[in-house]
Amino acid sequence: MPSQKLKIAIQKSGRLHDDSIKLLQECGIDLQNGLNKLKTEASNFPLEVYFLRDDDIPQYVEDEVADVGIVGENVILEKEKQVQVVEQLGFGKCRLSIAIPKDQEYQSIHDLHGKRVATSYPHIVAQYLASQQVKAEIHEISGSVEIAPSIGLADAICDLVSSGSTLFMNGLREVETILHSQAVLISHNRLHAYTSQLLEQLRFRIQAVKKARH
Ligand code: PRT
Ligand code: ZN
Repeated sequence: MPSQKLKIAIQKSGRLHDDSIKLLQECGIDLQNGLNKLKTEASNFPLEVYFLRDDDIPQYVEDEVADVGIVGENVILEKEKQVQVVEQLGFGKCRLSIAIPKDQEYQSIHDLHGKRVATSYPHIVAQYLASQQVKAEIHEISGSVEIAPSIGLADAICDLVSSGSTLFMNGLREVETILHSQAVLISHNRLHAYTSQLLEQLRFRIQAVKKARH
């Protein structure tokens, strides 16, 4: 079926958007005409691009609405969808860390026993605490997690950190790193022969771009 295209979901706007577009462009894929639409097609590669919220991308890929997607590993681990990571992309690097008010004493993760932890990653945090035999109360909040301790909502937080300046500005200090994350290319595992071949071509180009960047 030569008219078939590989469908890729990337972030519509946010931290991964520009680097995702840049990667496709460095792969020689021309998207000039559709960057501000919700859906566009490359003019020189059988690729259809959907612009979505990052949180929705694993589900769209699992449901085969898109064949592949670009999203942070942190989102994949939190959502536990039936998708596979096909390539690490080397951008969007950050870590998921636990932080506490800077003046608070801290010896080990066991200090969080019986405490309240605010996070947008309840699943990952619950797994981590359970692995350390720590029983804490997890409060799921979807944004501005760093202000939770100062408004009395939580004793600690678990959020993404890159430079550390958000923690610093909110009087918090990082005490544990739960995981390191970067943007990854994901796919579902029921690709047809033709789209699978297109994915291999795209991967080949991505690997060449990654090598050239080193
Ligand atoms: O609208 P949409 O839902 O698509 O976007 P979003 O707001 O959910 O996500 P966005 O654009 O903020 O992040 C997309 C992805 O970028 C994340 O899932 C991570 O994989 C990756 N990433 C890399 C980060 C960061 N670095 C990061 N620093 N995502 C968020 N942050 C936030 C963090 O939550 C905290 O509030 O930046 C702040 C900390 O940054 P520093 O530099 O002050 O430490
Ligand atoms: Zn999001």
